[in-house]
Amino acid sequence: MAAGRLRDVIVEGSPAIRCRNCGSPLGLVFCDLGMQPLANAYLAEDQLGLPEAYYPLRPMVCEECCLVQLPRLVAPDTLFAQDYAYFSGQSEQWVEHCREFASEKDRLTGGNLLEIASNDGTLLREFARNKWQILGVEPAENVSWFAQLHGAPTLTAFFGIELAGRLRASNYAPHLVVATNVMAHVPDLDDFLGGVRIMLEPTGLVAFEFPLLGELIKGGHWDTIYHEHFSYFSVTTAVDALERRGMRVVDLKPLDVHGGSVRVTACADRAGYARQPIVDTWLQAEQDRGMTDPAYLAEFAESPAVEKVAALEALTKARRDGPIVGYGAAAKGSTFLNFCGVGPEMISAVVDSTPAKQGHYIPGAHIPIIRPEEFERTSPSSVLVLPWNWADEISAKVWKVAPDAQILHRPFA
Ligand code: JHZ
Repeated sequence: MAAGRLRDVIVEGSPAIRCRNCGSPLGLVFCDLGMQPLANAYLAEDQLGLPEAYYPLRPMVCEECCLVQLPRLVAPDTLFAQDYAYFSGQSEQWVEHCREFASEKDRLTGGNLLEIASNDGTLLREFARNKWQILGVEPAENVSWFAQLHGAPTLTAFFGIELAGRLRASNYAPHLVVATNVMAHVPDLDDFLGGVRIMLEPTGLVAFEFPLLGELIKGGHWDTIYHEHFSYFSVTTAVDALERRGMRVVDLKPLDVHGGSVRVTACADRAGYARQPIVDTWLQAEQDRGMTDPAYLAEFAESPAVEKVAALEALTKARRDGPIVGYGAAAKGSTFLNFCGVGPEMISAVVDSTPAKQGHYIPGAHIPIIRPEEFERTSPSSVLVLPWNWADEISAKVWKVAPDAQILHRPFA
């Protein structure tokens, strides 16, 4: 798995780092989570005694366009192209979300669907069930192979202008392009959105899903900040990024996944789709709330430290009562554990259903990841659910095995 190497460090535009959306210099800090390892760089046992690469985790706010972002310190190849450990189909609630998306009224017509960063093919298979001709693009070789073996045709590649040009040259024209939880992972918005724009000509639609910055701030979701998430969008900054690159947002839908997300639908700027009133209502609401004010965004800076104190208090108290086991070795769990400085002395193991994570260790925190079958023998008195976004689904599993265990998850403050 990608453990990160010093030669991967690329500081963009140093000394003045510039906004990847509008090019303005960046100087305002959103929050500072210190030095952290790569959240998805799970360690094998023989890597535990070796040096581990740590990178600053300090997102900035653009004072011009308000995009919250991390500078590109790690090459996307290191983050995504090797053994990627995240398989989206591991959560039943996510599978259900994909099923609902593919079954919406507008989707029942069928057509060509292109999914960018299609991961293990979970969403593609749901669309295929509704008679869509599916094609995925996924850079992580291991995940792409999994998708192909499970009925989702997938190109193993990063998506951008070059690939879009090749697809177009082969006369491939999708009716719908989908990119769920992808925008955050893109260091070069010009290349990525430029490629999407090429695919939309003349009447295609694109649906981007992403967790909302407003929900991150409201819910204190600082643990969703890690190096693979280069940008943290509001509807305002997403609309701005798309409009700057020849697209027009025509619709949006709030979604109850990953702590509060949105699906934004856009088309090429000259296509004749009418803009639904909800888009402007939402933009106005974000403005009223302060989301277009950099000073308001920077007020978030205190939130992680406040919660760290409360989390350590709660965990210390629980640890006095008996063993604590974690559930769900999510990337956000790596940020949480490393920022709080929690290791195996506090959490003896973390249960996870993903085969690619089992037998490995949480980066930095060095807590072993075990299979669900091993959960019972840990006899936990408390269970810390790291992916709080799937707390209901995981709690139901915990109660079956350890009905008396106390369940803990953030927010702790
Ligand atoms: P989960 C991911 O973040 C990765 P992560 C990515 N970077 C992204 O952008 C966001 O999602 C949106 C396990 N689990 O989904 C599976 C169980 O073991 O919160 C996962 O390892 N049993 C692309 O990694 C982890 O928990 C279960 O019953 O923070 C969940 O990770 C369930 C429900 C999950 O995403």
